[in-house]
Amino acid sequence: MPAHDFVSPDSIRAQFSAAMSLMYKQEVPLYGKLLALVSEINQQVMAEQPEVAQALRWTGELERLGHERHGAIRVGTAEELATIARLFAVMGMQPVGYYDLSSAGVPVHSTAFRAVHEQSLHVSPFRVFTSLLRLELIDNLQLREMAKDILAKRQIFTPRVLHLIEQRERDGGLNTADAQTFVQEALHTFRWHRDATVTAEQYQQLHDQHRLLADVVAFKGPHINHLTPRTLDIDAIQLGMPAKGITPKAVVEGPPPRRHPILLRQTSFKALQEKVVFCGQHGSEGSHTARFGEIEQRGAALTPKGRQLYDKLLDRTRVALGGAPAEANAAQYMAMLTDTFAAFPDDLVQMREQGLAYFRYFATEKGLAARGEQGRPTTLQGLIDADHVHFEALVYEDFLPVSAAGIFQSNLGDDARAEYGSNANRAAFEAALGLQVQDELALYAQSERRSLQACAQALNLISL
Ligand code: OOG
Ligand code: NI
Repeated sequence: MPAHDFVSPDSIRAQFSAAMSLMYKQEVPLYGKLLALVSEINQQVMAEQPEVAQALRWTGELERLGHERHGAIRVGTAEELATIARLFAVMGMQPVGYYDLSSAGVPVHSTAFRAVHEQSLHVSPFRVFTSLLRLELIDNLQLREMAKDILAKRQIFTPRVLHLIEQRERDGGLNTADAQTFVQEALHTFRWHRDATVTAEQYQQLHDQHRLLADVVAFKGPHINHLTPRTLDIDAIQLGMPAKGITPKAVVEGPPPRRHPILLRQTSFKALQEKVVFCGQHGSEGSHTARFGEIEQRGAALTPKGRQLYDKLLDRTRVALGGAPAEANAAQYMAMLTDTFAAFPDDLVQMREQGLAYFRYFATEKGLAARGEQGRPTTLQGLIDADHVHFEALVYEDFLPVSAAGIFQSNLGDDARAEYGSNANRAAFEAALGLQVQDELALYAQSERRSLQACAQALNLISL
């Protein structure tokens, strides 16, 4: 089949993201309520702060805002992870970054599958935070073996989706009808299954070892555990949730409120209790809490220097607090966070001058009009000073390990914190994945470079 008959991976991802959102709205009605609240607040922010809307217009984020979301799944085996990578590849999603959650007491390590080029992100920024269970960290050998056996017996992909993945790998793409079938078949992997693959007794054993173990091992597939819209004002959402009958977690993860947001701020609402039917003679019923809602606010992607500063300030706050924040010290934590982060400039010009964040550059009308003029500025700084070039922060597309741990914990319950020491093992993760994860910092640097090149070209300059 000629390549021009293939549907672009970006378009398949956009279709999949929309289908997933529809499915999650049906499965978790509170998610629908949350979407309504987020869109209400986003409209309000844009009406009240035209400069925010203007910045989003420059970067093209305004158009992607409505379909912005991420989800998360947890898989049980290396084979599942490797196949999920092939499934995501059909939609142009590649593994970016390595996250070790063992140091936070959760026996998984993770990556984010996402589009990597700004043009693709513009079509659909949908990402999936994907964690792999680490049975090697479970010290109860008997339970470890039991989990392994149960996982070895399940197949989380439909035969049709496996066939379409192979077809796309062989032919290089999918036509319209096959892409539609792919989206519908792929959805099955992410659905909620009420019927467990274990008996009530086995469920209890898994659960007592670690709630995450029960969530990954006891079901037919890696149900999507949350879907997260993007808000322009997460503090307004955090405050607004209770009035809508939604209970938020104690603190917003990530940096404190700022005029110019950096990285990622996140909050979530508590998991639902869902009915489960266990295996065994009587098909006894029970319940499981796994699926929740989350909201995020995204800001500037930081350079290695900026990220170091962020990590240092976050760490300093937690040390001063004496550990991870919880219900009891939430207000104290947020106040301390704001104090500590006074050391991080809240000003785009300073952030740029100090090399703390990545940026996107745009030729202005004035710059374009002056293209043929003698003596116009030709250096980046000169062009910026003369208003021939405008810059905006490049949005952060990834996740944060400390925040992710907070999200896991708020959903699993504080009693689910175990001690695994610090056990990062990126090589083992990549071996399971069958691929290397990409370096997110290199991706931001490339994106920034491309915007400078486009600017130079638009202004008839050799380079910038
Ligand atoms: C994933 C938690 C991490 C985020 O946004 O940081 C996450 C999980 O609970 O499976 O989604
Ligand atoms: Ni999340």
